[in-house]
Amino acid sequence: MTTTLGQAPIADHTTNSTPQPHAAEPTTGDFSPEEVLLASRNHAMPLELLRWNRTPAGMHYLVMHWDVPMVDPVSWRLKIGGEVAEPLEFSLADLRLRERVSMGVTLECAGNGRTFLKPRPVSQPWLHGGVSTAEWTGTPLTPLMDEAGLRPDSVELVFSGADRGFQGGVAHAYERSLPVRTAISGGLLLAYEMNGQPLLPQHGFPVRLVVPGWYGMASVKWLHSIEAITHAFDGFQQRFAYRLQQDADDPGEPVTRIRVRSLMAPPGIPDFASRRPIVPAGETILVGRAWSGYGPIKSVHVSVDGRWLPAQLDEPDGRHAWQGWSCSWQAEAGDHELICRAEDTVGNIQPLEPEWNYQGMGNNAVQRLQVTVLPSVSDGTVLP
Ligand SMILES: Nc1nc2c(c(=O)[nH]1)N[C@H]1C(S)=C(S)[C@@H](COP(=O)(O)O)O[C@H]1N2
Ligand SMILES: [Mo]
Repeated sequence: MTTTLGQAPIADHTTNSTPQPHAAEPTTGDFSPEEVLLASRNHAMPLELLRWNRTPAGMHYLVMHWDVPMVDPVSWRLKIGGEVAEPLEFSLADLRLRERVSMGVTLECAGNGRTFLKPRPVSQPWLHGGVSTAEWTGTPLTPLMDEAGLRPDSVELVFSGADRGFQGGVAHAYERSLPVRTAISGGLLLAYEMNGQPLLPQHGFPVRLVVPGWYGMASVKWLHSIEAITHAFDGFQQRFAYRLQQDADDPGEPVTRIRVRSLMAPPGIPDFASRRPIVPAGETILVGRAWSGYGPIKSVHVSVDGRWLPAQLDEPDGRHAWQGWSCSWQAEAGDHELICRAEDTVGNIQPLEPEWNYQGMGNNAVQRLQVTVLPSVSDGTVLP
């Protein structure tokens, strides 16, 4: 039986069997129309935006499992309940009157880099652009939970979004949990502004969660409920999606923090169709950004045709935002392969080759960029 994106086979009503939810079988070859539709709805950040420390809202990468829900900001309420002494409810105005914090946070989709895996896990077909850094403004979660009075036996907080759909053949709302300790001491923000403007509908208007250091799936958009529970949450997005599995039946490990990665802004000027960078010979300053959800960046190295050079790191930009780097390259005419590779201060380093897993999660293998250097480039230059 053929399966479409993330959808289990439809139940066979003649035998009354219930389908088990699981992701679609990995594949090779052409992209399906479904993958192309996902890729056009959920767009990447163009890599030249790596030259900016903050990503403009319209260029920020985008992931929506389903449709953008229409949320009325006037009647919207955030409910805090479950295992708390006092359930609370906040309007948008209530949240805006509370302590206001702004911070640059790098969000990255756990599926970023998925397309480089072979066979290709069938889902949002990211190349490298599933990452961005916005300035998020909102109110910290911790004081709200203190007011609600978290019961000592609560182990997780469940964050619910207003969007619903089918995935793995199962209807559900987008919900993710975090261990209480991460939720309370992780610097989480209930964000109502992105780059100084109210959230755009597609980024979670009116309020979203921002979880610094974690892959994007934790940062629940269109947030309307936070519930403390005394067991491990087993909603679809927790139990089946976002797992590092070897096959469909492997329960796997949960995807959590962002693995160390660096990316390079394309040097020179691109070719329209192939997007291959064309660079004039001479000194080129290669620039990019590096980040890790496990700790600060220790170093970035750049390889030109296998020869590694240390990059210079910019000043860190807060605790949760990517860090700029640059590296001078004396470009000589010909075709070259450029690679960048980051290491964080707790000893994580980017693998040189992708590590395959069934859902294509957390592929932080180094970026390899094929570039052409011409003796000079001016208007009218024709590619050899
Ligand atoms: N409610 C809801 N929250 C969500 C999602 C979603 O589909 N629904 N997608 C998640 C995923 S997988 C990612 S990577 C980030 C993307 O956030 P962005 O679209 O603002 O870049 O949102 C997360 N929060
Ligand atoms: Mo994601």
